[in-house]
Amino acid sequence: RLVVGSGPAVLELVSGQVEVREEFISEEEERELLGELEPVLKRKRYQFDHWDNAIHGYRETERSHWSERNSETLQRVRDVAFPPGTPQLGLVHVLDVDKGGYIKPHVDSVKFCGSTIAGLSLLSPSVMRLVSEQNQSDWVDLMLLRRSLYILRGAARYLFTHQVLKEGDSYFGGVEVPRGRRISVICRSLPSGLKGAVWR
Ligand code: AKG
Repeated sequence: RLVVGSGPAVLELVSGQVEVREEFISEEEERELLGELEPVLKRKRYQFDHWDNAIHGYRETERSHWSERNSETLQRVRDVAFPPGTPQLGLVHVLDVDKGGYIKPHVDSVKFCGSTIAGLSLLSPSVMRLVSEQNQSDWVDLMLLRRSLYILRGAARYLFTHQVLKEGDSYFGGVEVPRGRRISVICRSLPSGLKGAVWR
């Protein structure tokens, strides 16, 4: 199982709105994405000490144009994550979180992100934790294996914070998931009615 939670009720609440697909991309496809991303990321420095940041120990980039093979991989992500015709952010968000880095609990801004977030995990496994904003004791953990895809929709995206656990706290179902450097490649739908954004 790649999704566990604090109880059956919370799992029922997010069922169909949290999805993890193991081995969504092949090793070859991962290499191809890394080949395009590493030169861009290497030019940036990891950021650590911004106290107000949701993310620690990261660098990031956004990309709209990709090699043909990477475009095909990303199209596959879009095809499974978004129903046909869903307005999507043309820019793909790439987040490179260092071994010691982590993502604090947050809800993506409703100004910039619609009802769906879909992310590929490269290089290292990690644990994503969702916590209900209404009741902090309701949580759901997602095991994000290397080369897997996760999708958060609706309630899972709006009513729960999400975070990526840091080294030392990174456990899934009681088993430690050692953290390494992880790159995520994230596609998002657009909020309805957003003007002036990049539509696909
Ligand atoms: C976000 O960008 O809102 C995230 O939390 C990214 C999660 C990830 O790295 O997959």
